Amino acid sequence: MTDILDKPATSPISTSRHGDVLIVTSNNPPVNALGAAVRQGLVAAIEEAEGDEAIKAVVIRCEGQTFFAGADITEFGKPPVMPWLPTVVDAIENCSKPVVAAIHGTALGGGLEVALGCHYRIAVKDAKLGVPEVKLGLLPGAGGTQRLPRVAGVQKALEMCTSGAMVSAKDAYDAGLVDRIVEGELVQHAVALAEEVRDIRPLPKSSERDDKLQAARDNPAIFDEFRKANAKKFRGFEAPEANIKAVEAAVAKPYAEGVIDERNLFMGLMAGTQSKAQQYFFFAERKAAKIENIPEDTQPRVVKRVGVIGAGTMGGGISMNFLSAGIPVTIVEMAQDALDRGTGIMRKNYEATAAKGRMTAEQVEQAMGLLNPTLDFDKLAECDLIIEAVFEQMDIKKEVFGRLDKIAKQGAILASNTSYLNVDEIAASTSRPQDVVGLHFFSPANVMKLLEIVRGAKTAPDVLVTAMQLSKRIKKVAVVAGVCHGFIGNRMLMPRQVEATKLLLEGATPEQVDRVHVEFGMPMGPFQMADLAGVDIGWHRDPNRIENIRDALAAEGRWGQKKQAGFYDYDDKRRPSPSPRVQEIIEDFRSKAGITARQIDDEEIVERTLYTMVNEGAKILEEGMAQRASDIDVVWVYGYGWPVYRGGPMCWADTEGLGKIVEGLKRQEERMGSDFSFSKLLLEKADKGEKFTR
Ligand code: 3H9
Repeated sequence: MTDILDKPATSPISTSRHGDVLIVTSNNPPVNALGAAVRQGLVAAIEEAEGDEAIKAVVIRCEGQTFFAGADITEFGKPPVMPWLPTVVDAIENCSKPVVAAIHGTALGGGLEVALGCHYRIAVKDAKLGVPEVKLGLLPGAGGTQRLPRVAGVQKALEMCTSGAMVSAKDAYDAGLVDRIVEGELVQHAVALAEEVRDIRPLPKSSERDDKLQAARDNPAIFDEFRKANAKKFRGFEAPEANIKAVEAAVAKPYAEGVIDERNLFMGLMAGTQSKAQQYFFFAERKAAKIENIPEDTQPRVVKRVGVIGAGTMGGGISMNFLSAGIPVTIVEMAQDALDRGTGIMRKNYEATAAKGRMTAEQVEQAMGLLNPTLDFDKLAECDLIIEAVFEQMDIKKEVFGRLDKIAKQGAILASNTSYLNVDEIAASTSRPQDVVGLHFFSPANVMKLLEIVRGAKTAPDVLVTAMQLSKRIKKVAVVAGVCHGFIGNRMLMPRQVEATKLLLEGATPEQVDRVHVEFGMPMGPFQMADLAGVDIGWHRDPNRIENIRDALAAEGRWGQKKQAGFYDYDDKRRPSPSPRVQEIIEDFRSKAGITARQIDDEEIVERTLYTMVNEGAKILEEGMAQRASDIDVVWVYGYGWPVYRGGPMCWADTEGLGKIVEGLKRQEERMGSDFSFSKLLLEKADKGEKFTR
């Protein structure tokens, strides 16, 4: 045992003494992940404390931005290196001298489990605590599911384990998870606490408590109630149920048996595809922030004020992102009533957030106070970044950019919120194409996490870096895309839409196509999405020109949910039902096209709508329109609700096997006709047995 417990020459764990307190410090940047060397160092430090009579208590603390942020995720899937985290936590808890965890930053996952192994926990005011394992498709596997309910109560443990959300130090204190909240020098307070408790025996061990389990023991129905209340949120995910089962075991069984259940459930999750996809996605999201082919030392431009052109739904939503982040916004409209309407909606949205308790009335006023609504286009001259959110039409965009070119200050970034149009062509209408970039927000722009940063041929590196940095400030996840029709997200939507519509003609119903997508894990199918977004979006508005089913619906005023009629009929509460009228329209088109309806199975729908998306993703990749396959996955998870437990379309394709995807597409090739062509990259990779991701 000693060989593995010998501290490596450059151990991230060091010890020092303050009187009779041993201070154990971890220094493992960037987030003090509990990798092998940290685990070894911690066990060695506890042995040091045990072996030295002069030591009466121990403090465990971390250097840098945070307390332990959990197990080292990069070690998952590799051969295990001893000691395991559960062994480390047990060693801490079984130390015969009191151990105090000194928490700053975030104590997450295994980090919180280490803290729960300690006999006392002290935290600074702005510390946060959580068990985010569920977001990685896992559960807290170092005794966390057993100790947390014992310390914080069953309900709190269920909420924390299944949501993965962090709680504030104050919440943690209220739940009994933290013994003391302090201000100022954390380590001094921790040492003082250690001195205070050095002689108290028996040591308070989390695993030995069961006072907080009693309520659930008396009423085990709470577990099913919790399942029922959260069924919609957990749909499709395996990890929440495993977390619930583990907490259930904590209540129903002695600790020693509960941890065995926890271990088995943990191993089961670890072996499954969902946790692999969710861990892959954790890194995919972080990789997306890295911009390729720019000098490493590129510095961002300073953005102190943002300008937004257009106070419609999009412009208003975009503005709210900046206002919420404390960045002043000048919003420009052409007419006073449109300006008033737009700012009124922004205020209403903020007030609705406040009504849900997610903002204070003061914060609403603060945000709105940063807004400068105006009809004077020249006011944009004071802005460092100007985002245009006007009508999606090239000549209008060009005119706006031409005007901007004349008034924007030198070095200002000129951005278009276009969702399809050619950013290079827009940039060419200015004398400064290097300052032009696409910033494609997704609707509702104040809610959706995704931002596509569209990199034009001449976009300057510092413009890209600024956009990426700003995206973090406004809490978006940004992905860099190249200039092509629809960029990454909407471009992949197109083949899906084409095939979904053709499937209707061939015999499928909107309900069937949508059901297949929802069962797959998407929040909605293509026709439900059309009804939500508006069937009239992108419509040519000529009621006499009816070329497809969508035109026919639009011409009849079936514009979707907002008209209570679209691909579905809707009641007053916006509940959908199949529409006989839509069926008539479909049949009409079918007979005109001379098609006989046939039985279409679900597998065909998957192949023609989802496999075609993978194929389009591969084209995007081979054309260099996405920097990496994982960026495509980030777009689809954050922009369109692709289930994260499938990692995104490219990760999912890898899991399915690219050979299987190609086979499926070949089966459908004839039916898809000239709408479809194979991506060379997909064929090549399938042929070589390669993957897009990982
Ligand atoms: C667990 O604990 C299992 C146990 O229950 C059971 C075991 C038996 N490992 O996010 P950032 C990297 S599961 C390895 O940009 P921020 C990250 O990739 C774990 N690496 O910073 C990035 O690298 P790069 C449960 C990690 O300040 C860099 O650190 N814990 C880990 O915005 C900076 O990260 C979690 O799930 C890790 N655990 O946010 C917590 N964490 O620079 C996961 C981060 O090369 N972490 N990295 O791109 C987080 O939520 C955030 O990183 C945190 C900081 C809030 C801590």
